Amino acid sequence: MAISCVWLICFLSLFLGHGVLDQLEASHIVYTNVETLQPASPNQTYRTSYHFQPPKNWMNDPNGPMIYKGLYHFFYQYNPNGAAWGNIVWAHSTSEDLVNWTPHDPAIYPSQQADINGCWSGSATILPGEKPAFLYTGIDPGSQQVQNIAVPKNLSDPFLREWVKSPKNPLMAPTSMNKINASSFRDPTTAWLGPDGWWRVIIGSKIDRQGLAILYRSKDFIYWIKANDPLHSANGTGMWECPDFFPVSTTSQSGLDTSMLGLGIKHVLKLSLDDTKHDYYTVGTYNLAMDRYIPDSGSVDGDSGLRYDYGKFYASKTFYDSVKSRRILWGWINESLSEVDFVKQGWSGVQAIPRTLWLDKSGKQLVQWPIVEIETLRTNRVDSPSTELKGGSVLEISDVTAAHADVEISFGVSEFKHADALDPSWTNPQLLCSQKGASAKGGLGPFGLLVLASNYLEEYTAVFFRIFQGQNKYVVLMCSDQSRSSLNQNPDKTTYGAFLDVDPSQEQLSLRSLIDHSIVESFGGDGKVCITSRVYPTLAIEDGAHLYAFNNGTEGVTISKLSAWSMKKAQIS
Ligand code: DQQ
Repeated sequence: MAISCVWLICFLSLFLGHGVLDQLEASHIVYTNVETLQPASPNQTYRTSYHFQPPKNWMNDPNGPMIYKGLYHFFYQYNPNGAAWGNIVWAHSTSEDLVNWTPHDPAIYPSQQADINGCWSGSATILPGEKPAFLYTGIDPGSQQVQNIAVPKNLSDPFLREWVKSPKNPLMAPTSMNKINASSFRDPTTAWLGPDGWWRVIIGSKIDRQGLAILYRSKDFIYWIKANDPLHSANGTGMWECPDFFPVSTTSQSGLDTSMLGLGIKHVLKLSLDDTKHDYYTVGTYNLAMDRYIPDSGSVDGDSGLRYDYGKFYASKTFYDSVKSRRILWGWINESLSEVDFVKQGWSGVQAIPRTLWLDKSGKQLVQWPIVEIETLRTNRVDSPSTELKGGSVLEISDVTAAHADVEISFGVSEFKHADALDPSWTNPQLLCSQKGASAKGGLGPFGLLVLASNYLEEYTAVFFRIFQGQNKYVVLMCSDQSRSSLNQNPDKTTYGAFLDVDPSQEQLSLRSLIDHSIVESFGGDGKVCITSRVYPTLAIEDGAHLYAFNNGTEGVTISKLSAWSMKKAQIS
């Protein structure tokens, strides 16, 4: 039965793959033949123990995260009928700790002309009087993208199970007057309130290859007026999806309410690039008088700019946790399987562990760290005393459930004379990581972790550092090499990488990896670089998974700290 169903899916995808209902945009094609297919026996092998995912079907962007009456709410783009993108509603779960979740019925689903063809991404704003409101993108009968509002039906229900939409929807729409591109106008941010009493919100858009954050203003949150100029724009970036705009403190790691302005505050603008599926951000200044955002010099727009995560992490969104005074980031870990394979699997998409984020003391980049609550799942701690890891050696970290674990390791380097020289033309870290993967011996490195590794290393994902001698400083490269992650040829195995702004002659090189069956979420340099990989091992599953520290450089390094924990299962679905 399972075999015939698999065959049927492959047949339909291969031969009827052009059965496209509605050609919206490259990333939003509705394949009518697969959007409602349910496999006879969904594959549970790669489901996660503690990363958020629904029991089955397709999930993509995080939507409207917030805290209300002490309860965390999480909404997400969801297909209730199948494992491919389509039929999009806002699914809803709540949690007391951002770790264990209770599912509820979808909060928003097509029910009005203004969203009859889909309820796409949007954000929550907490209005005065502790009243949440969603602004979200609806797809109208003409497939135009418009912006709508929904509010809770009953504010005394802490679960906010029912939401009502305004009969005034859409509140913002493309017209012949405003010349907005009707198929590129989506994903409103959390709104912010200026001292002048006007609410502001931005919406992602483009004109040709120029990405735009279209600005609207409102006094009453219902009647919105488009500003003449966007809050920000950049040439050559393509469509800006899921913008996020928020203040960060220059003096503390605490988060700030989205409307905060003033001394000791900088702003961050994050954009999701539809063309490359990368979330990049800049750090800069918000000029309220002009309603313009100006990135700091050196903070670059586009694909070569800073990213929240250099692996699979997209359409992310932050919210301000007013109870714990922190800003929390949610992001969608998209698939490395092909559509045929994830439809066969019966589910697709996982959410990254929520991360607390703040401005680094350099003021030039953000730092991210998994929410502290995730540590409640840690069990059976294993520690190792300081150890020399000789060049060419592998050390097993045993007595942890290596398929679902949390590991923190730090490396000390005292001798740099064998560091390889950095060629000035090596400016693309991802390319460098793919050319110099875990098996390419260097002077200082590669050293790091082999996770989701099989007993004889037929399979592993390597998360590691290399240290180069740059012109006037040491340059640290961090990589997540998944080229050997699976004997299965099908999943995407792109190697990821980034340069890490840490001086290894002054500081230890720290690495933390959250391992969860098919996810490896890694934090280098105490959260300065994050890389998330989506892998599908065939041998390194459950008890067949192992965890190792390795050094494939010629020079030895010291493991100055090593702690690993087995991770308990969270209650999610
Ligand atoms: N996903 C939503 C859009 C958004 C895109 C549709 C980003 O609103 O632009 O599911 O992944």
